[in-house]
Amino acid sequence: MSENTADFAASIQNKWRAVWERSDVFAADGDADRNRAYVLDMFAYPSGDLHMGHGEAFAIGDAVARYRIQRGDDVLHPVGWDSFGLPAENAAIKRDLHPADWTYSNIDTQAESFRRYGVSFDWSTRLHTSDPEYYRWTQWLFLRFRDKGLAYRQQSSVNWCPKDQTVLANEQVVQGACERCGTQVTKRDLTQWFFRITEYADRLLDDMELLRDGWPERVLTMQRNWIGRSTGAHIEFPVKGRDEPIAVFTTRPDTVYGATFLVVAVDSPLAAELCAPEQRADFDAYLERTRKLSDIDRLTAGTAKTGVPLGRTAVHPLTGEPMAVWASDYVLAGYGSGAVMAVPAHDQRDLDFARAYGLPVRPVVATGEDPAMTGTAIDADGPYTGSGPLDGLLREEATEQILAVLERAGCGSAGVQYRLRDWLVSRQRFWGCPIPIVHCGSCGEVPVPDEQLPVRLPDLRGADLAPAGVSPLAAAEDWVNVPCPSCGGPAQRDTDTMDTFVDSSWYFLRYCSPDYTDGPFDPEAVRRWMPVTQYVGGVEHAILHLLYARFFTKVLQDLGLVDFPEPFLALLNQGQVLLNGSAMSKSKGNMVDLGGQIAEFGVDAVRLTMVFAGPPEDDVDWADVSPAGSARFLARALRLADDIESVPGTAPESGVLALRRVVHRTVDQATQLVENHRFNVAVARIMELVNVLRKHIDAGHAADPAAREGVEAVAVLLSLFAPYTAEEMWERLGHRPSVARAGWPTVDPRLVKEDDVVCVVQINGRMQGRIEVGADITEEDLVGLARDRAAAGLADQEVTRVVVRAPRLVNFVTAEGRGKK
Ligand code: ANZ
Ligand code: ZN
Repeated sequence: MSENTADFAASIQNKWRAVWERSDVFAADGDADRNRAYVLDMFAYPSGDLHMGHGEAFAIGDAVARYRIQRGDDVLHPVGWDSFGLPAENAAIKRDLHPADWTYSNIDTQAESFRRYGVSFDWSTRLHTSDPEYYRWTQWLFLRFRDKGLAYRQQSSVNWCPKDQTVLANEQVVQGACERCGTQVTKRDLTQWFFRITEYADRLLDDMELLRDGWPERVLTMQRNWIGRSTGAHIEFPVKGRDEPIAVFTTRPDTVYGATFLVVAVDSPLAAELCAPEQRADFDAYLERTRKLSDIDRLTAGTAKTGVPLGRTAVHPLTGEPMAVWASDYVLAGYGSGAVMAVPAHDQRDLDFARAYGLPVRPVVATGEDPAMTGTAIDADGPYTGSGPLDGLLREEATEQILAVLERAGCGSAGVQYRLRDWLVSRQRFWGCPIPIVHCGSCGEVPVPDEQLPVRLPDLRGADLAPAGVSPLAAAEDWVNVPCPSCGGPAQRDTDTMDTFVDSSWYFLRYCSPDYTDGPFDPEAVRRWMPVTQYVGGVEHAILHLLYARFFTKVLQDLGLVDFPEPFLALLNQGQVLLNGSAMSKSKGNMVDLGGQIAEFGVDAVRLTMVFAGPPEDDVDWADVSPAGSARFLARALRLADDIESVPGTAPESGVLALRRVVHRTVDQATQLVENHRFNVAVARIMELVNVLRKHIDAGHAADPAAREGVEAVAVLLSLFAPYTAEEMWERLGHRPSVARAGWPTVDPRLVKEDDVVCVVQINGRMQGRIEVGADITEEDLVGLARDRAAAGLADQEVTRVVVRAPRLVNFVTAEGRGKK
């Protein structure tokens, strides 16, 4: 791009940025008696400077916010940073820096970039989750969760990343590997803190109904699958020589007569307990092998099934037949009861297992097939056989009946299971929010009193923060050793820090009153702004962050702290920015630098390119777009403003009607398009309007009031996507800043409406007369008018059918008319 473009862009950027900042253009009012809108961008993680992905996300979010401002809404558009976290900590360690120094210097860099990018943030909302003023309240909320029994500590087998030396939530294990560093995740038995999100599983599912209109269907589906509600039954199988039966969860209780053996998760406490002494050696060896596998590996269909017999015998509760009890890796310890009744004839995994070990296969649905031979489990419906009271029934009835049978026999009942697990929130790393608990030899777990919050992170400058399996906090003895808040005796602080997803589960509430000191947020302010009108962010947060934020909101509702069940009414997921078809990544070396693009083409050209590339949900391939073309278009738009020869305030009514129609139709369409987030098409319409205006001016109409009306409309519409150019146009048109608050142009419906058309009214195909109607008349209105016109001709004939070709023809077909044919 020419020197000129770059220099000019930089000069208007510097000029207007200073003006906007001085006059606080984007501060939310909050007290105004206007429609309010809370436009929220997922806040940034300070890993470095802003990148192309930010460029896209914030161009889109800003278009939404700026549109609401132009509509006259009081808009809260806050800014902040998700500034605790493992990636920043690792990056800091690699550079031999303190995580705080690294993080806050990145924040400064990003803040400067955001300001240059012209995002309409209300900077007074600015927060960082790693500030003690913020995490004080993260800790306070943790304690309220604990008061409610929703935060608890428990030993369990957890995902462990050997590289990062920390536990991971199930959610952070992707295909068996650490989501952060890609290392294969293993299992460890550790005592960890959990949030009891499973208690909210039903509400998280059921309240998705409230989001049906505002959220992408695909995100709702991902959440639904993640929660994974299954309905079925719990059935108990007595075990010889053991008081307690083995309980299983099944989604197919109707197949219970086909259950021929039991399988217990090899890594469950139950398996270890059941294992007979003579099987112990085999069992231990098998367990050792299983520990290296991820849940995904274990569940993968089609892999050869393995297991060991436990040397125990169970009894079928309905037939009294003996059943062998096996341990295997294909049953997961963390799901249901960690044990299944194997129905090899009707469950593929059970069939694979039965065939591998020669266990009995007994079909209970008669289809004439023999799975033991075919190797394919039967899923088809059919009359049940060998199933006692179910014989002859079909599946629906059998499913209903069996619950009664099980209940009568006292060995089972209807049950529900969820895939969702409780949320493991503790991390053995430094750069996070300390867990506000003290462990006392005599009092046990003692919460740090509210008035002593925050529990500040110790500085640990100069200490080795490298992953070592225990939190670096454990080594900070001065920090760890404290008097017990309850008895005053010697005690130790909890040395874990919280998952950063905890920090981001409530930041949108804090934004409403970021400086509030009497609680996590001012209830008044939250009532004013929440729930969020429009949330904008990446689909990579479709499950975790959104589920956690929804969970927090529901808990806060139960605590009486908020009075709504869902935090985000509408969600927009922008696509990714790619280069030559693949995601940009440092390792691939195909990064495009946002700062470099801005230096070359200017902020506005980059922003416009981002929104013009396609619908916001689609990926943008930077190889296929033209920021230079965007810059040329913006220069063209700006020249229009220079060429207008009427004075500001000129009444448009005396302008050339044909042009006014184009202007008003463009604004009308752009309004619909922006409302529906079709920004790319809205930009195309603006481009067309610019062309029409250029021709009009060049044809000698520079003084036409309609030309001014049109160019002013271009400035306002463009202010959503190219704020600097729009502001510059506005000034050259003779207005004072800011175009951002100029107000959305009003559309005159008479100028938008297409001309009237003539509609022919017929009875049985014979002309009765003509009526003049609007081109966009509804069928219903048209038939009404036509009926009036044809009233005399219809007299008391019975109309059997009306043929409508809106807006040009209505034909009434009558019983008599048909008779004549
Ligand atoms: C008998 C049966 C017969 C089953 C049949 C299925 C089909 P979802 O839908 O995921 O809830 N199951 C139960 N607990 C398990 C565990 N801890 N690990 C692995 N598998 C487990 O699946 C529930 C079904 O998965 C249950 O129903 C059980 O197998 C198995 F024709 O029981 B079923
Ligand atoms: Zn104590």
